[in-house]
Amino acid sequence: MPKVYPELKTHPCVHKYENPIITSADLPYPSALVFNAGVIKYRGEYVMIFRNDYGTDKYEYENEDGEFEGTSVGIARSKNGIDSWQFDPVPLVDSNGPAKDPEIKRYYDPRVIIIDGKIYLCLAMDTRHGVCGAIAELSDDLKSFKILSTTVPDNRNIVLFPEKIGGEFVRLERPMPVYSRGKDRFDIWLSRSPDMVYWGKTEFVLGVEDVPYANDKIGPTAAPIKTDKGWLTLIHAVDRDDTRGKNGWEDRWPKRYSAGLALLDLNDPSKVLSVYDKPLIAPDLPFETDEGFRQNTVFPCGMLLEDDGTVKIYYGASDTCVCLAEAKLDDLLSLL
Ligand code: BMA
Repeated sequence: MPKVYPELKTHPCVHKYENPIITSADLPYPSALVFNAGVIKYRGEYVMIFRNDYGTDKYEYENEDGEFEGTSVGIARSKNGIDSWQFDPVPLVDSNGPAKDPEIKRYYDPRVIIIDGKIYLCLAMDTRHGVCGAIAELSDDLKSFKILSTTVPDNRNIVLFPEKIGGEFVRLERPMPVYSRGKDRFDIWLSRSPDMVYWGKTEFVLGVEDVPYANDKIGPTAAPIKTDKGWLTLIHAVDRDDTRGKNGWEDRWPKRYSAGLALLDLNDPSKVLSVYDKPLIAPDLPFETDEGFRQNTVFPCGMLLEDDGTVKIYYGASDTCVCLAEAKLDDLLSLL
């Protein structure tokens, strides 16, 4: 794979695990690509909720220009959040499953969070009439879910704050306003809700022009972490160069996805206190740059603070596998 310019590097305070922590070979049901995963600590375990694309395998895709048959959302559990993941035998959500809704093409990119003892799942939802975001409540046994609210198109990348702020639930989101901007120039917004169902008081938060290493779009990634200085917020950021050619299984893949940091005000998270001007995590390991479905893509959906001050960041790499990176909270805050 030729080098992608400008070169972006992961910040040295971040330790990336050398190998993916989950690949499609690990799953007990059909899987071609397993990536973009949210994680919570629940009942003494780490519970990961991940995206799984299945159906056509890599070689058929290359030869026949095929499409994946579907996308499901699955669950894995681990004692240490790093290895020995045990998979639930069937996916939690399968858009092609028995309860198939003809309007919904698929759910994907799960983010998960516990607020006041309830588990909420934020999903991207492709419908026949546009791309939406959905918020669902998960049952205590993690076996079923109920959709509480969906957005109008086009919006996705919904991420909930882990507690109510000013008495209301708060979410970050990423609408896709193609008419007004004329091209991909997508930003981060915020909405509030009294009950997880009705969302409003929508405000603009952070623009793609505020992130120096993005020229295409930005979006929320994982539930922010509360700190003394403000909400530590991870974002994804895309830079695009249309001269970038064939990449992985794609004929053209001009976008590079990296991840960065922002700090939002504790009492009013629509106020941005600081943005780190370089990426925190860039695609720079061989399986992030030279292998997989969509190379040069790191896409975090999960972030957890451990008692010893370590922050675990779970991210999809090349839209192909689930990876883990760690950093110290103090080091991250010192960048902001
Ligand atoms: C975004 C989403 C993610 C994906 C990323 C890179 O638009 O579709 O699921 O990881 O693109 O392909």
